[in-house]
Amino acid sequence: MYRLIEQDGRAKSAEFKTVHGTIQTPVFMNVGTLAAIKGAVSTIDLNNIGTQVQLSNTYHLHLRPGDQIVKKMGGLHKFMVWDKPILTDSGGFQVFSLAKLRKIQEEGVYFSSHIDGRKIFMGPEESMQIQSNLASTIAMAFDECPPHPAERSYMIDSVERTTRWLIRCIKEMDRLNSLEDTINKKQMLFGINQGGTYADIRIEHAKRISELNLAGYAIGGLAVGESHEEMYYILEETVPYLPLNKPVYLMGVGTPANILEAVDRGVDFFDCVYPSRNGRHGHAYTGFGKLNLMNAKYQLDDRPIEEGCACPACQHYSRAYIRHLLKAKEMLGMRLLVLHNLYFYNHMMEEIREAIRNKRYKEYKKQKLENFMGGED
Ligand code: PRF
Ligand code: ZN
Repeated sequence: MYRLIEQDGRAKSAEFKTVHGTIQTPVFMNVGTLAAIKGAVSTIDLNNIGTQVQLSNTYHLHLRPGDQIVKKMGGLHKFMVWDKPILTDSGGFQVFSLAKLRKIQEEGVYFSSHIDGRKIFMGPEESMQIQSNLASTIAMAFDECPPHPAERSYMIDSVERTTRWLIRCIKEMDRLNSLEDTINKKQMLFGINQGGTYADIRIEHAKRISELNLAGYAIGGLAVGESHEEMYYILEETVPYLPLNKPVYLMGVGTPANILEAVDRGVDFFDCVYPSRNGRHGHAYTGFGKLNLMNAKYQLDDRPIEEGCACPACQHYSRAYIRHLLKAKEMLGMRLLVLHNLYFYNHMMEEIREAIRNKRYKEYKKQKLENFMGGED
C-alpha cells in the first residue's frame, strides 16, 4: 500500500495506494469540513488545481445532513461527486473544539450539538460507524486532543484512554468492513499519537500504537497553542518511533513554513484551513510571502496575484479586479483567492516531492524559507 520512493535525510516521498487511487506524498489535503470547500469551490475546481485528497469531518456530517442520509445517497464520494481519496477526521477533535457541555468518560464523549444544542454521545464505535456510513477512503481513530498546556498526570491518563479507544476502533472497523451492506469494505484506519509536548509520553505512545499494524499514523495534539519550535522538537523526537513503511500525518498543520519543516522531520500528510480561511479574508499566499489584497496599494495593480502562477485566478484576473471584488463583497473575490491559495499549497507539495525525489530537499527548503520573508505579514 505504502511504497517509499526516496528518502532525503528524514524527508520521505512515497506512493500510497488506496481503493480510490494512488496518493503521491508528501501531500496537502484540501479541507471540506461539510463536504464542501468553503469559498464556493467545487470538486470540478479541485480537479483543476491539483487536489489529490479531500478531508471531511465525522462530527459535522453526522449533525448535518446526517451520515444515514449520506449512506442512502451512496456514500460521500457519490454524494459530493469526487472519485479520488477522502479522509474523514473522527470527530474527536471537533467535539473538543466546538461542542458545548462535553463530558469525557471511558465509553466516549457526551456533548451538545453546536447547531441546536441536541444531546449526543460519541465513542469509538459510533465514530467508526459514522465514518463507515460516509464510506471515506481513510477513517481516523477516535482520540482525545488534550488542551495545551495540560498537567503531566492528565496527559498520561488521556493518552492511555486514547490507546484503549484505538483498540476499540480497530475492532469495530474490522466488524463494519465485513458487513454485507458496507459501501467501502476496504476502509483504512489511521491511529493517532498524542502526548502534548511531553516527548517521553509521545515516544511511549508511538511505540505502543506502532505495534497495532494500522494503515497509517497521525500526530495529533500539536498546533494547539505551543510554539513552532516545540512542535518541531516533538516531531524530531516522535516520528522516528513510527513505522517508516507507513504514512505519517500531522493533523491541522499549517503554514507553508510549518509544512517545509515538518516534511524535513518525516511527515507525509497535512491538512489545514489556512489557505481557504485566509483566502476568504483577502490574504493570498505567494512564493515571496503573504499579500493582503484589501490593501489600497493594489487599486491600480494590473498584475496577477503571483507572476507565473498557473491557477485559474492568476491565468485571467488582476490584483486590482480581485481587490475590487473583495471590497464589494462579491463572492467571486473570495472564490478566486481560495482557488489561488489551494493551488499554491498543492503546487508547493509537488515541488517538495520533486526536491526529495532528486535528493535536494535541504537546499529547496532553505531557498523557499528565504523567499517567504518578503511578504507583508
Ligand atoms: N485529533 C484529531 N483531529 C485533529 C487533531 C487531533 O489531535 C488536531 C490537532 N492539531 C487537528 N485535527 N482527531
Ligand atoms: Zn494564482
